[in-house]
Order: sequence, then structure tokens, then C-alpha cells
Amino acid sequence: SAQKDYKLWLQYNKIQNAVVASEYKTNLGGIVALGSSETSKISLAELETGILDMLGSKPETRSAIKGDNNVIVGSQPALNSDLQKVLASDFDKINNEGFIIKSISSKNKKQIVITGKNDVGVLYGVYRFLRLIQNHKSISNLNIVDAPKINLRVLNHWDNLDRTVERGYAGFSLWNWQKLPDFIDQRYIDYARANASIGINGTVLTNVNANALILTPQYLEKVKALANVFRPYGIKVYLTARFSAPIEIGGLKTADPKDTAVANWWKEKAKEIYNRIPDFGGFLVKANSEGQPGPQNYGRDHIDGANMLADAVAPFGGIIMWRAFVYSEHDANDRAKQAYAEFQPYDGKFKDNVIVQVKNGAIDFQPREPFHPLFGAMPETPLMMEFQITQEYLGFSTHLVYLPKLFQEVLEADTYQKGKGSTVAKVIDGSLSPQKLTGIAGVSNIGNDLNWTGHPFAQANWYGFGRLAWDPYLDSETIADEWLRSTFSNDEDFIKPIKTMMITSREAVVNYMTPLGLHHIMDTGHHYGPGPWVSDLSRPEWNPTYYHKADKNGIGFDRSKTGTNATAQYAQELEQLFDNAQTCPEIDLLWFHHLSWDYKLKNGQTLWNGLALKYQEGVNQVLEMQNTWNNSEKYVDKERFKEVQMLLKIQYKEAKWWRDACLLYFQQYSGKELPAGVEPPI
Ligand code: GCW
Repeated sequence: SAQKDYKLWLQYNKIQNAVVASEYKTNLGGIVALGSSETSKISLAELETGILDMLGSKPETRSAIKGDNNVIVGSQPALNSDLQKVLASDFDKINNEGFIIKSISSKNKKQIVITGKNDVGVLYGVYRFLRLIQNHKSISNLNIVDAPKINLRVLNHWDNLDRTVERGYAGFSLWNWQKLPDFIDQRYIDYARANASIGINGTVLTNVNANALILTPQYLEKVKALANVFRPYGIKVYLTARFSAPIEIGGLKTADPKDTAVANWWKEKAKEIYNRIPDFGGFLVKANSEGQPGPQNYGRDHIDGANMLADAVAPFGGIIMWRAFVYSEHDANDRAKQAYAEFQPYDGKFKDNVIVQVKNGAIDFQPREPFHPLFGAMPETPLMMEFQITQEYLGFSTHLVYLPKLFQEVLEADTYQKGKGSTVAKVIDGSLSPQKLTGIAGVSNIGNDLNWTGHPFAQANWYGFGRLAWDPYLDSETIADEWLRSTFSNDEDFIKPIKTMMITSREAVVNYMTPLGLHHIMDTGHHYGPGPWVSDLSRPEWNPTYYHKADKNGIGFDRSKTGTNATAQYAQELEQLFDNAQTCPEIDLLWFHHLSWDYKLKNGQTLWNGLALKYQEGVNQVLEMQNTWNNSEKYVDKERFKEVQMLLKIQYKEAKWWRDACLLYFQQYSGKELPAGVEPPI
């Protein structure tokens, strides 16, 4: 039912298998909940609901540890001294947000302790504990000590004040500004709960293409109301700051960051915000990018702009997340090089409370991009990863694409900046070069659709983002497994094929949209469907033809040293690897090289044939996904089954659309027949 869709991965399905259930019942005699904060109340309520729903009965609530088989839930300071002693070495292993879930025996009585240094850590532990039961894992001998490896785990909502969502495909914004602050939609609470269950601890409420009005007192009252809802769930609120706000809402003549009146205006604004929201997170800023105002409007640079704002929030413990997504039409020879060229020289020049937010790739959230060369290249500057959870270039919320597979590929990529093993994950968690701030952002795919994310499987992308934000070394297949069990069913006959379907889906979209390193050939503006022919946009780097450069001699963007030399922005090991078409990974071939249609691929095929076969492979993969899903009918409720079935049908139709459109278009240049195995255009 629609209710199932709404409940995300927190279904807490009743456990039908009596053997499985009995282990849980034995271990869950009573709950001893310590602590009285709002957060502790949430922990207790969650535990009670989860257990009741899954086991059919609620354990006794006990005010003190009596008898056997209790779950003791409380933070370190709330534990008695015996427990504190027993767990001392475990507490040494976790940071403030970490947790411990441990089976212990005290005075010959068996107990399970769920604890952390503070109440939010405990709450994270409770969700982990419940997930064990959701996933039918044993709880008889627990010893889990876990803590987030990244400090700022943040959703970016590209939500406008009129409730439209830029690149949002799941309805309108959750934030009902008109009814706030007095009306608190239950949805805000459910949103906070879902985020807390996967460890997300921050949310930027507003679009990076910011409207300064959000910083006016009327709106700040509404932001405060949301912050109050989110706080007990461990979630801080952030806002986007429009750089020209001092002019637009402050009545100043300039927004020059070196102007004292401007700096003071921001200081006052920060004070005003912190008066209302003492734990306000800070600002996310898109400046001098795609027409947004910024310090360069006044002949200043990104350092001036970011540091001025950093000074304003520093007294209150706030931070500035400054985006590096910049490119300009005035230097359009290679858009992929611009952010690095502009930001790399700034290394070490930002204030301590600034973190630079970098998209995972150098262009823009494509189905596949090599990792952004800034990662590892600014050792003196904290860099925050920006992933896009909403599928702007990957079929919106219509196509099933399991993104954690993409995220993992980026996180695992080796930058070689400090020799082999210098992965992107180690850059962003501060283990490669120590950083005061570490962070990861995901552009949200959430809206007010009944199922939150439009496509039922897009919920997995929200979930998976949270899990990887917590631990960027997790395996995306493990995450898919957890998500499927928590969201649908534990039946192995369901899990196995459907997990394969999810895992395949990422490569499928690459194959039917942009195989072999092609990129940005989506139809322009909305970015849905193919548009490799588009070439008439005013800014050269907005045209798909700029990216594929197909002509009768071949196809691809030469970023090697015979071309734009973008390869030189990578560490030497990679530069050499990418520079040579023979050693360049084939998945990125046309990203870095312009090659003749007859170029021989590793499998012996010509580039033209290989490309055509990749498009066909993508189509075949979607057909296979459809078959897999159709076979799963008996494991899934009617409503979600049908939704996904219809969506996969569209996806199959559109995979063929992509294949036919791209191959017919490129064929004009290659002048070659389609190879055997590729279906003729429909
Ligand atoms: O991906 C592009 C989008 C814009 C977006 C911009 C950005 C919010 O097409 O819609 O603007 O990137 O990330 O700033």
C-alpha cells in the first residue's frame, strides 16, 4: 500500500519465521532506558515501535536493571559505574557520534547495552540494532563498535521558497513555508527520523541558486521551527547564502566582501540567526557560478568571499561550505579544467571554518565521470564531496539506477597524490592529510511525493548516500542487501536476483546513455533523453556537440596532451595512464581521447562497433532487469510491484530511444553499418 512506500527502509515487517523470532524474544525481556532528553525519548519510542511491529509484543519497560535479557539504552554518563568500566576501552574507540552495541554478562545476567558518548550516538545505535532484527541477524552475541568516519553528513535541498525543487523529480518541496512556523507537518518529523536512521546529521534547506529572502526575519522564524524539529534527531540546519543579500535585503549599495559595512552586515545577520538557532550549522554558497553573484563581481576572489563569511559565523561555531562548481564561457576550451585551475592555487588560504565543496566529477553529475582532479590536490584545505542523489542526468525518478555503485567507484578511485592507495575516500575523511573539517553532501532526491523519492528504488539512493557518508569504505552491494531486507523482504529468492538487478542498473544506464566515456549528450536544459545533436546554445560548453566532438574522423574529447591537457591536473601516475589511449581505462576512453571510428578496442572490435554494442548491451540489461522484477511479484506488495513494473517498462522503452537516437546520429559521421547483434532502430 501507499503506506509501505512512505515507510521507506523502516518497515519493521512482522517476523513470520518463529525460529528467527524466538531468538529475539529471548534476548529482549525488558528495556531499561536511561536518560530523559528528547533524543532519549525518541530512542525508546523507536525501540518499542520497532520491536512491537517485528515481534508482535513489546518488552517490559524497566526502571532499573532487573533480571536477565534486558536492553540497556543510554549514553555513557547515564550508565552505572560498573558498565562504564566494562565498556571503557570501547568508548576509547569512538568519537562523539559513535555507538557501542554489546552483549555483556554482569553478575551472571545477560544484557545488551546500546550506548554512545551522547544521546544522538545512542539513537544511531538503536537504529543499527533495529536493523539487525529487520535483516534477521543474530543478536545473541553482539560486539559492535562503530562511529562515523566523516563529520558533516549533509543533504543539500535545491528547494526554492515557492516549493519548486530545482532538478527535483519527486513532487514539491517538503518545506511548507506558508504554514510554518506554527504548523509542523508530521512529514518533517518523519524526514528527520529517516535521516537519523542512516546517520545524516545536517540539512541545507534551500537551493544553492539562493533567494536572499530566506535570510529575512520572517523566514528565519520558520527555519527555527524546522531546526527545533530536527535537533533531537541530531540534525543541524544550514542555509544557502546569496552573496548579494546585503544589497537585496540589507539596503547596502554593494556586496563587496572587502567593504566593512558588508562584512558587518553578515556579522549582524549571523548573530541574528544564532539568537534564534544556537546550533545553526552555517552557510552553503554558490558564488560566481552560472550567473550567481559572488566576490568576483567586485574584483575579489573566492578566498575573500569565503573568509569574510567565515568570520561572520566563526564566533558561533558555524562553518562555510563554499562550492567549487565554477566554469565560465570566457574560457570554454575545456570546462573540465576550470574548477581545478581556479581553486587549486587557493590551497591553504581559506579560514579554518571553511570547507570547499567539490562535485564528484569535473563536469556535472554524469552517469560516469573520472573523479574530480581537485581531490588530493589541495592537501591544506578540507574538501567536501558533493554527490547528486537526484537523478538529473540519469533518467530523473523514472529510471531505476542504484547510485551507491557510482558513489563507491568515486570513493575508491586512487588519486595517487601521496602514492598508491591515496583514495578519494581518504581525502574526504581526512586520513590522507589531516583536516579539521570533513564532509560529504548529497543533493537530495526528496519531495512531497507519497513515497518521498518518486521511484521506489530511488529510496535506496538516499539510504545508500547516508550509509556511505557514515562510512565511505562500505561496499555498495552490502548496502543494497541491507536496504532490500529492510524495505521489502528477507527472502533469499527475492534478495539475490533483485540485488543483482540493482547492482547492474548503474552500468546499464552508462551503457544506454553514455558508454566508453561519452558525457553530457543529454537533451539540453532539462537533461532528460538523448540530444547529442544539440549545438545551437549560446554558451559553447552547454552544447552536447562540445562534449562528444563526433566528426568523420572519429569521436571523443581529446583531453590528453595533444588536446586540452586536462590529464595534467591528475597525479603523474594517472596523467600517464590517461594520456595514452592504450592505457586509459576503456570506461573513460572518450572522456580523454578523440579516436577514429576504426580504433581497435581491447576486445578487438572497432570503436564504432564497440560503441554500438555497448548501447545494445545497456538495452539488454534493462530488459533483464524487467524480467527479474516480473519474477519477483510474489515477494512484493501489489502497489510497489506495479509501480516498479511500469517504471521499468518506460526505462526499457527509453533505453532503446537512447540507443537509436545516438547510433543514428553518430552513424552520420562514422558512415558505418551497425554490427551484428545490434537491433535496427525502431
Ligand atoms: O547540475 C547543474 C544543474 C543546475 C544546478 C548546478 C549547480 C543548482 O543543471 O540546475 O544548479 O548544476 O550545481 O549549481
